[in-house]
Amino acid sequence: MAGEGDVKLLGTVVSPFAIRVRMALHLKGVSYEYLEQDLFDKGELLLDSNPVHKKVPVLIHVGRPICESLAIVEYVDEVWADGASLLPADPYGRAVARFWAAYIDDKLFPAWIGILRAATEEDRAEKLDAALAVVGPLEDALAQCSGGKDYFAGDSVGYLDIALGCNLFWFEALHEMFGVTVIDAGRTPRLAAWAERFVETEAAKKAAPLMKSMVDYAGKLRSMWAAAAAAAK
Ligand SMILES: N[C@@H](CCC(=O)N[C@@H](CS)C(=O)NCC(=O)O)C(=O)O
Repeated sequence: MAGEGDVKLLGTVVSPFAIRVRMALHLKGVSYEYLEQDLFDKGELLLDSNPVHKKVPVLIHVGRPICESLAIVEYVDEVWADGASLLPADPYGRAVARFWAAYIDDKLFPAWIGILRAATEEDRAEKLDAALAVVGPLEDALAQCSGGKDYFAGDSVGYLDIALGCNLFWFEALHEMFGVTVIDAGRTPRLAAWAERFVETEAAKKAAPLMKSMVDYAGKLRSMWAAAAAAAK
């Protein structure tokens, strides 16, 4: 197989970006060593492997680090080319998939982090409205990309499914912690049905973090943000 060689993944179990890469590796059937990182006390391997952003995930393939989850997913797709492709086969389909993946990371991720970060109920309600506005266009994107099939990639899970699907566990955590619903079946029924299907796939189940881990991690982040806000006053 073209992609043979030592594969390591630096991640944290709750990171949606690391989860995305784990899903890609699973879908491609790649064996790898998973190295959990403490983001509150970053180790040398992470700092040396991603000196620019100092973030997870980092994939280390035969000693060479690759950073940024979407770049890693594309790398995995190209290097382990024997299995079904994660990205669409045609250039237009690939361009559209990359457009929506960038939308998810640039718009949706900060939108749901805003819900997590909100310090008051009023602020949280505003942030939820903003997140729902960001989710809206993804309903049409799903229709366009899937051609009416079950997944963005058609009959099976692909690049955009994992680009968006890695966030779903945190939507469940936001629901658990604050009672908010980010993908609302009333507003975006197609997307809600897709989300229900996606979390039942093997790729999703294998990478799913425990609810307790997400809630604990969220608590640490919220304390850190509160302390930073208090210090800034
Ligand atoms: N655009 C990056 C985002 C990665 C990212 O934000 N990772 C977070 C964990 S979810 C991180 O490592 N944060 C540590 C920090 O900001 O210091 C990607 O797609 O890989």
